[in-house]
Amino acid sequence: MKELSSDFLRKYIGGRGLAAKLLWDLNEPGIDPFSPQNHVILAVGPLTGFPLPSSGKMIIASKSPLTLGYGDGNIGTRAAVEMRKCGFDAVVIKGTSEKPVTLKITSKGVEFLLADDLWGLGTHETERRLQKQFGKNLAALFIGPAGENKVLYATVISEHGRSGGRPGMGAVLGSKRVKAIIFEGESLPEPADKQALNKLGAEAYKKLKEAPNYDFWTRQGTMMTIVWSQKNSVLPTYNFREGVFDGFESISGDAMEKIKVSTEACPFCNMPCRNYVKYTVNGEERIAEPDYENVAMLGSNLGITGIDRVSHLNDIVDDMGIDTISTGSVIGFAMEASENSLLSKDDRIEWGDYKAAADLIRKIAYREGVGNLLADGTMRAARKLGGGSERYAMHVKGLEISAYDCHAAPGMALAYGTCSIGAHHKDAWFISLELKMGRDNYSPEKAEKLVWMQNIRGALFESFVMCRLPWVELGLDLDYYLNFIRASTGVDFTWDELHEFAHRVYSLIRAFWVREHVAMGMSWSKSMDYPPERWFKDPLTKGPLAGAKLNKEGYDALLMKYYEVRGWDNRGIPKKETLIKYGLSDIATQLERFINLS
Ligand code: PTT
Ligand code: SF4
Repeated sequence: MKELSSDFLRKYIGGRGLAAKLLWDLNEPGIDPFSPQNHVILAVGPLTGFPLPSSGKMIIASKSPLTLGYGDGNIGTRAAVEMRKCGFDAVVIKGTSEKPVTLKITSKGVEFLLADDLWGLGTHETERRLQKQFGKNLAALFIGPAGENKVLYATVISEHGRSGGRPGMGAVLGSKRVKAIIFEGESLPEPADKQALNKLGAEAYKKLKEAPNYDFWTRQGTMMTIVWSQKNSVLPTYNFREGVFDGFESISGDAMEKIKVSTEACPFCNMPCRNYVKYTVNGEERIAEPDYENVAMLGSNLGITGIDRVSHLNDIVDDMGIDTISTGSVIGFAMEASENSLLSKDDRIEWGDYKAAADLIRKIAYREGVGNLLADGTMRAARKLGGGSERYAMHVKGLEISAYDCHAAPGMALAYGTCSIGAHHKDAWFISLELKMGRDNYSPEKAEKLVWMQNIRGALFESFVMCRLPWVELGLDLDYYLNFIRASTGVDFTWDELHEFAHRVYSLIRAFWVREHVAMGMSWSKSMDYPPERWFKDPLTKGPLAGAKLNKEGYDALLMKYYEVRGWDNRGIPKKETLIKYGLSDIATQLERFINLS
């Protein structure tokens, strides 16, 4: 156990900031992500577990096997609260066990429990067995067969369907033969000003309950986005060929409500959005937890209709412990490659074929047949298949794109291009602002606004480790978070200081990507920040925006403006002066061993 100084914590705060710094310091440059020497970092933040909305989340980070860069995910789970109760800001896992293990972590340290009996089980059965042994309110993270088989986009699962770590965090745990991690904590640390913290929390909870869209949110949660995306022509359809889907109503929030049986919340959340649905397959009743991304990627993106069928695919993916977004994307890719006769006759899969999709998910998790090719993600599959398939391999830096089509959304495309972990909407859901600024607008202001949005979402929420949805969906004022931090830590950050912190996190993570790629013998250029060719070359053919596609010169101009605001050079690498300005001169010195800095 190691004490972190208060200066260090002030500089890196927690969650993503802390995880990125620990990975930079602890990982040997250029290490194989499946090497025992790659570290997995679990990190909470200064607000975790306090009675504030919605403080029950944790970061899982590592060097990603999918992208070979920085990878992380943010998961809502009791494990976050119990980890903080153990007194840890971060837990660092390295090495590889000879036999499968469960790590039981308490304030006293770690116990290694043999997990032979859990190895090979799906995440649902794993959870049932752990609950039997450790109680219903178990605070645990675990992996499924996909993590064990090192599927490059295997995730870490908790509480029947919570999933975190899209860029293969579950595969890294699998490579270490860690099947599960259980936390049993004692008590939370004392906040600097408990009275103020409780008062602020109570006020914020009340504001959320009074928000005009509270009822609709708690009825549909993220599933309300299907109709919104269809209306705005961004619903991924047929492997991101189109932004509208004829069968959208059958997979909408309204359709979900018809089979919904309960709503649950992550710890300390009073605006629950975890919707559980019940449906029947082969005469058997089953429960699944669909979310927008899952349903869009496994539904419209594959041409599959019917909320019960898509929920079932979602549930199989959860049980296998894989990321729904990447799974939907690789199956969409396989459907298009089948259409182009790039797969053998036996491996071909048709658009809309739900049964074949269910089968293929299992093949991916167990790396059987064509599943083995797809288990390595769209980027590697396209490189192997050739035949022009790279044009429709929908990823950035190897991470599959989440569920917003960008034929007519240059700012959202730039958000995918520059997100800290590869193509994810978590750092910036820019499409919401883009609708107001104009879809065909390539003005530099978009890049400036994107940096602001990434700073708030990708750095602050990820490092405070708070769910961002109270702010995004129900409009909780951002100043609350400044006040929460003051009451929790006694540190009086200004917004300028927090933006400086955010720039530090972004430049540190970018430095990590560059170091890792160069140390592994690969080059780095601005092309790493480009979305797939499809959006530049194949226009939409359906819906009100038919004919739309991205403009390459316009995208380039946005990217250059983005680099300028971040203080990066025209290769997308932080300048030396930028690293020094944000307190990262040690990082600059180390990075210079790998590449010349501007
Ligand atoms: C998140 C990504 C998302 S984002 C979704 S649905 W979304 C997918 N969910 C998956 C799933 O489920 N099963 C599965 N096997 N794979 C999945 N992959 C996809 O993972 C999630 C919520 C949601 S639901 C969103 S938007 C918000 N995300 C937050 C975030 O990133 N940061 C933050 N500070 N707050 C957030 N709040 C919301 O949390 P990843 P979760 Mg997730 C079935 O993990 O790797 O970050 O990818 O964590 O507990 O499931 O919460 O329409
Ligand atoms: Fe979890 Fe949803 Fe609440 Fe966020 S809003 S903490 S994802 S239940």
